[in-house]
Amino acid sequence: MQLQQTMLDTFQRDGVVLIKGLFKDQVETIRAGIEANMQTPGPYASENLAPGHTGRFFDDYCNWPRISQFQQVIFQSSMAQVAAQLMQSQSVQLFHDHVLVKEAGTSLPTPWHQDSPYYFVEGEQTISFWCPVDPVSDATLRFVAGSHRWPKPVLPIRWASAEDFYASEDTYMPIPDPDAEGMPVLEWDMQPGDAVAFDFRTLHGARANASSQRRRAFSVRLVGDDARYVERPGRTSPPYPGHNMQAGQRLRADWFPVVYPQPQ
Ligand SMILES: O=C(O)CCC(=O)C(=O)O
Repeated sequence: MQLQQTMLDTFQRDGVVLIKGLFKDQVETIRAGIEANMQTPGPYASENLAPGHTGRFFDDYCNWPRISQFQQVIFQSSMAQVAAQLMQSQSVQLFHDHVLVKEAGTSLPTPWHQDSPYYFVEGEQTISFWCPVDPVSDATLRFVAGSHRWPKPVLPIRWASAEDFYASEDTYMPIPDPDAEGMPVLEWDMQPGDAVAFDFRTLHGARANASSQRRRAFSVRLVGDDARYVERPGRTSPPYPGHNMQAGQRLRADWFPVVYPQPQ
């Protein structure tokens, strides 16, 4: 799939771009993978239970090694080649998969956050694809255009409890309120198989799912040539215990496989 130059420019400028139908041929596969994941959650699965909230917000990640449907999407779709174009990178490495299901009537919003501070990898060339497999309007992802270029990262918090994610917070700026502060917020109604592609540093969040439909979403996180392992002030998310990498190294390819160019 060859993207138009305007889409590449949009991704570089805004830190996010909508790609209609990117996973249109994988919708049933993704639904089956999410079902398998929810039937047998992994060790990192979370119900994001917050006091006083209704519904269910399930998320889980790093399950591609045991869920064949996720492998099919990651290794056999055009996603990796699209990632290379958007990141302007010669190579693309898989970081991890992430399932995010907000059942109908779930009142918990996803707080504004950047993914990068939670991760142990940084660079100019990073990308996440977020793909709903249900039609989504109100509970779609929302992004602050250009926030991937902000000089200081935003304080990461735990989604359900809103506690600080790390003990030391000097490195981070407080979480803004983009709506109240008049920031340029981008969001799209999406159909099953559409995707938003965004930089790990782009500030994003989502509203509650007040609708009567589930909002099942599958996300894949990828890195490009310049991404390197970095130390954080605490346990990262995902943690990958025993990874044994040192600051400045590329992610180890035996745990984080190269998905583009396709290995021969
Ligand atoms: O699905 C959501 O509500 C949040 C997703 C998200 O923050 C992400 O994919 O990075």
